[in-house]
Amino acid sequence: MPDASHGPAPRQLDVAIVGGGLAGLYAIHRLRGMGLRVRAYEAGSGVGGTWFWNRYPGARCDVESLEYSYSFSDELQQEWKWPERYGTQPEILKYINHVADRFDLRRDVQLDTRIKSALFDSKSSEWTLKTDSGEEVRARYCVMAAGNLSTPRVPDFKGIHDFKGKWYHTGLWPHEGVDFTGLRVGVIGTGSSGVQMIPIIAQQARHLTVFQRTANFSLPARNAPMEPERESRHKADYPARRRAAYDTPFAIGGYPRPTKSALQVSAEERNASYESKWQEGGSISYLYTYTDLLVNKDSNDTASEFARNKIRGMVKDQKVAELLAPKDHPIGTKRLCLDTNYYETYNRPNVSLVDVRSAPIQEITATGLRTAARDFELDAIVFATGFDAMTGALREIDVRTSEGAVLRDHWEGGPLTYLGLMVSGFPNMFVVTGPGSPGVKTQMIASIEQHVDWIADAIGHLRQHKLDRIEPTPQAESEWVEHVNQVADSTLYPLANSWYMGANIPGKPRVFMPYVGGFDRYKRHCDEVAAKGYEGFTLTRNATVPA
Ligand code: N01
Repeated sequence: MPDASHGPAPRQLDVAIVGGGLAGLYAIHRLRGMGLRVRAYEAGSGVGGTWFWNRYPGARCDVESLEYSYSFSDELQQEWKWPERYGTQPEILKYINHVADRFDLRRDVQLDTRIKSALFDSKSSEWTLKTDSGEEVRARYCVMAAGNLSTPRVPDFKGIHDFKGKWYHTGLWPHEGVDFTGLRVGVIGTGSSGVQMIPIIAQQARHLTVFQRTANFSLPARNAPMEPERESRHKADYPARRRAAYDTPFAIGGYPRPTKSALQVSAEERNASYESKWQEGGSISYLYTYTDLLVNKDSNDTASEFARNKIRGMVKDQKVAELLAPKDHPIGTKRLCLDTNYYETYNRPNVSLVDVRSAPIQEITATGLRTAARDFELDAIVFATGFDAMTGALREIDVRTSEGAVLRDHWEGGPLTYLGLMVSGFPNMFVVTGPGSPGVKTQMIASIEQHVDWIADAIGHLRQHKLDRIEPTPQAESEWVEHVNQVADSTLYPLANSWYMGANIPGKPRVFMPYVGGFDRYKRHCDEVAAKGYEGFTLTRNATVPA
């Protein structure tokens, strides 16, 4: 009997899942299918993660819908109809809610619940998670599916609380929407979120001022209604297409693999190829023009310059065009944006671009914003300033063990993981698409499914062998981190100051976090590790706990 004076007994689970987004939901489905008691804890008041929170105008996926969707159920992928080439945020959220209902997942999701701490007890080989309302949950395993772009970041500008207008962050957008009609609006930030929202806000606002610190490359999305023949062709062959996608670096199928270096062909041939990719739309298509665009700077220069010339052609004021044409990083080394009328928006009379690299933002004032050059009067400010990416969500949870390990300390100099899936010293805690995983460099749902399947198989293996504990060896972890770095260093990615490097957060260690060796290579490696009896992991049975 629980002692009433100490509150209700902790809920007992086999697997506690942190997050009710695409990863958390699939984890419920997969692990529940093994007969495990599971429950996901979600801070939002609805399921959907990224797609629940990021409701800013123009929010849309930059991977085509027929690819950016779950593959685990052929019935699901056959029956769902995507209305457009690229899904909008409302459409994707509708899809996720449909999945939650169709597979009866909601009964194992606890909404409005943020996990504040997670403690592993070595004696019982069990995690105890505490929620923000003080509830305790015990589980043998813990799956961190908390997202990697889920900790919105508003820069620490002086004066923000004195601002008399309204301000917003793209990742915490009001559910009722925002009407900018007739307002003087400032948007800070020109990453994927800014690039998507700027053309829409420009149509509403009296005046839109974009405060740009770093210009970003963006390619035309060429979004369009879904063509019925294309959809039926794709669906007729869906499982094979998914398998083929798994054999590509980005886990996205349908693009022929390049065969030549950009430097092997004439300038005319190159430009014709880039032009045809530009017309086709989409980022993978463009980066797939040649084999070496992400590894050879000279090759990349040709693709970067082609894109810069496109910007010069689209933007009438050449001073503005030069500001918008990125020169500080090779194309594709920061997340390549996709847009609809982004550059053309700067030709509108009600839009101006302000370079806050040369004259940084100094403070938010009661009536707007002050840069080192001048004051701007604004009625609303939108922070499209990004996220504490990849480690933010986990660092916000106080993760520790009875042996004295503290995750924040373990990651002090940058995140350490083995395969991006587990952390040494933190047994039975799995991470989905975290640092060291290729997740953010791939079609994310493919990575989520691959990670969760691997985790499910590992738990199945432990149960089958009457074991109750798995953790990576420190050596396997450091070798993986070294490998992730070596692979990154063999590419052009580290040349960009991106959130991949933690460069957008002052004081964050500059470590290249995603694995950029390709989804195909990563998946093969994970499968081999499992086939070799979980090489690099220590699997044990804690004698004090009944199996
Ligand atoms: O954030 P970002 P995001 N003063 O970090 C600027 C995914 N996503 O929300 O580059 C002035 O990319 C910052 O400037 P700089 C996708 O993976 C996907 O746009 O640091 N400016 C930058 O311009 C994406 O990569 C989709 O110099 C400041 C911007 O704010 C990721 O989410 C859509 C500043 C932040 O850009 C994040 O995208 C949206 C300061 N103090 C997002 N601090 C799709 O699927 C920051 N900035 C299409």
